Amino acid sequence: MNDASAYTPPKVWTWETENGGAFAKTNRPIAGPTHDKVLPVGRHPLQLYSLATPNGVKVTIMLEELLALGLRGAEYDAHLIKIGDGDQFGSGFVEINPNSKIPALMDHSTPKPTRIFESGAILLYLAEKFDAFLPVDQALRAECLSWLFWQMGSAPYLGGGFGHFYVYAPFKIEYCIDRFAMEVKRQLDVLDRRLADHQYMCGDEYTIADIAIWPWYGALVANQVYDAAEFLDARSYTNVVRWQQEIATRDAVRRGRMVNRTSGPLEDQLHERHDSSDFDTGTQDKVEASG
Ligand SMILES: N[C@@H](CCC(=O)N[C@@H](CS)C(=O)NCC(=O)O)C(=O)O
Repeated sequence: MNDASAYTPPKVWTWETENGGAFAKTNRPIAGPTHDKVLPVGRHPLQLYSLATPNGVKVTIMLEELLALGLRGAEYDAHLIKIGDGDQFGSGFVEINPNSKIPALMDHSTPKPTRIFESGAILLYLAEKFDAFLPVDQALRAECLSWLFWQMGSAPYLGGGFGHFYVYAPFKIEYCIDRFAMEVKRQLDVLDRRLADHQYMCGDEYTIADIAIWPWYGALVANQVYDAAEFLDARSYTNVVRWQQEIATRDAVRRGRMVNRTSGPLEDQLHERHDSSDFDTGTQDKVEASG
């Protein structure tokens, strides 16, 4: 590993497998599967392969919200994909998502099973399929989709930029942390101004825009990702904090956050979800207590 200030890029970049950083073991410059692995398929129409990162949580919140509306067609099995162990590079997973990232969904209720990858595409697919959490009015729908795609474009600056250099990089580089802290604070200000005179991202209606944005920016101001709330003075974005707290009280959100979670308090971890009763019987505290 070189001194950051003294690095001169070579003519042609080559892959150093041990370049340090939290994800050195799994990151690769090539796509495609590394091993054969058939994915499990449960009994419900929707099969989710995921982990409770902010991108994963978007989908489990959406599914739990749909079920809370009484839409039984949204019943799902959530299978755990351990990205730290490289499960996203198994052949079965790559067939669903050639980009090897969670979340990935299979809909077995269609004549030919439908695969959907990218969390924004999954939210939109589910919203259209069940006619929920997406405004019908054309102008509101445009507003909702604008914020949904704002999230998809913005979050990589938060996760891949700020989070990576603030938490995961093998050493702290002031230039990178400054650049991405500035951008993330700008994004928080975008949200704060919008939420100053709107209850939710698109107005009075809770939509897939909120479901996409909350797991990232809500978690940031609640200090649930990167332990950076103080560093970014997150409490000063009072409208984002108000919106974060309001959404956190929803039952479907509380349940969605638990699914495929493998860290934090054991009673909040539901590694796999195959039935709504799993929230009562299958959390890790109970699994471990039963031996
Ligand atoms: N744009 C994608 C991003 C998905 C993504 O980055 N997933 C991460 C976890 S949050 C992942 O699977 N990482 C594994 C890897 O990069 O190998 C989406 O929103 O679905």
